[in-house]
Amino acid sequence: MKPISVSARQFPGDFVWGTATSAFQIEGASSADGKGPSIWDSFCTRPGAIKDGSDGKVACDHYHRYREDVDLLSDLNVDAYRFSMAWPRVQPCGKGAWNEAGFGFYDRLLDALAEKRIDAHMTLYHWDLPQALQDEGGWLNRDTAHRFADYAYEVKRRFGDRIAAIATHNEPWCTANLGYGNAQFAPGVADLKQSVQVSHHLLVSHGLAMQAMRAAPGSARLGIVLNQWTADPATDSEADRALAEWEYARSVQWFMDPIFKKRYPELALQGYGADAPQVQAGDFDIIAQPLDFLGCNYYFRAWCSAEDPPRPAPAPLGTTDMDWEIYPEGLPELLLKLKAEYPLPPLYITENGMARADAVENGSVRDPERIAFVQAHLAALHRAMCEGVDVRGYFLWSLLDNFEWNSGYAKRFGIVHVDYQTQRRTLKDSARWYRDFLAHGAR
Ligand code: IFM
Repeated sequence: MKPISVSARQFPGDFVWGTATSAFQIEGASSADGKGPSIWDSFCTRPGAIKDGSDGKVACDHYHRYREDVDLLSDLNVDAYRFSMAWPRVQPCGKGAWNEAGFGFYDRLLDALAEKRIDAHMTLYHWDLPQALQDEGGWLNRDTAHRFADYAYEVKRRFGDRIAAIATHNEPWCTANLGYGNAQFAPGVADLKQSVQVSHHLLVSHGLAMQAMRAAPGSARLGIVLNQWTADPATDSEADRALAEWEYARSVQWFMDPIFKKRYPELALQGYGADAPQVQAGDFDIIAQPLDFLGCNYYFRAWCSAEDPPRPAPAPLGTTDMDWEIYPEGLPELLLKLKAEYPLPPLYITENGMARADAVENGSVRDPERIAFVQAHLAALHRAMCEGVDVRGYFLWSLLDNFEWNSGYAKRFGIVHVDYQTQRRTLKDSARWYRDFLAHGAR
């Protein structure tokens, strides 16, 4: 991919630039200071669940090295840091007693960020449900949505004035489809009916948490983060076009329609048939809470081929180490489509980045493909903004190489390399590029 010239100065002066991580992927300290086990702690013990047999017990040891990591953020010139809170760290059983030592960690992290004038953008749920709640049915049990709202209230009450933005969920599509649809993620269930019901409970929990947080003190802006993509038919055949429509309905509209239109998309409901979720009276009123922002995570488009074997995506710009097609054009296509379909609040690109098989050589990590990837996506994002999409910020995934879920540590998304033996952090060329890009934005 050729480098594209893009400058931070092309973006509005108050545009928020950041990097993102999540608790389970970097914190480690999986049972320190009273933290309870999460469903990912359990899932990692299941033989074969994680490709390299690893777990999150140490990860990037961010729990103990957060100061060093905040220094890195500061050196990168970012305005903001997106991270998640581990629910079982602050409430080991997901209900009942709070763990003050767990809250203490986030208190210290927020202090360190404030010292460096870096805004905190926090996610309440990035997939690490307390195992104790899973033992009572997890997200299949509607009561979990109420427990989540209690947790949300408490976090906003404590930290609502020190956090710029709080997102309820990160990528509920993954929790439902990978956690309950095909067993790739915790809790490792493969059952379509359960997965669809879970997606509904996640949406209800989002709405209840929004209501609870609105009632709590604190000025944090409130929203949700969804992973989204356009769905392109591989050919003009009726089968491919139908597949693309289905994919868009079941993935993007499935979460957007309830939030913005108080309904599920008809096409997806028909497709699910008897597997459609049980919806209680008033659920859409709960779900459709006004949002201060919507976070959009963009990595690739969905390429829809009904042929067997499927016709591969053309990928003229190549693929990443995850085998994901590099398709920056999909970002403006998606954003313009969303703008046409929904009354959107301000948007943030809350994740975008690529995995690459990076290695330290002579003290450096050369990752020109990642630099080109980010440049191409920023140029594409800028085009969408010029066409009227209200985007307020961009968060590169990820600050650090980290635990990439069922791929373990084999996939490196960081702009900072982590040597998992020594925990040494090394800025990759992409980190240096991002740092200079932001410095030249002269904010
Ligand atoms: O690492 C994940 C992250 O946790 C959620 N969004 C996608 C990333 C890359 O797979």
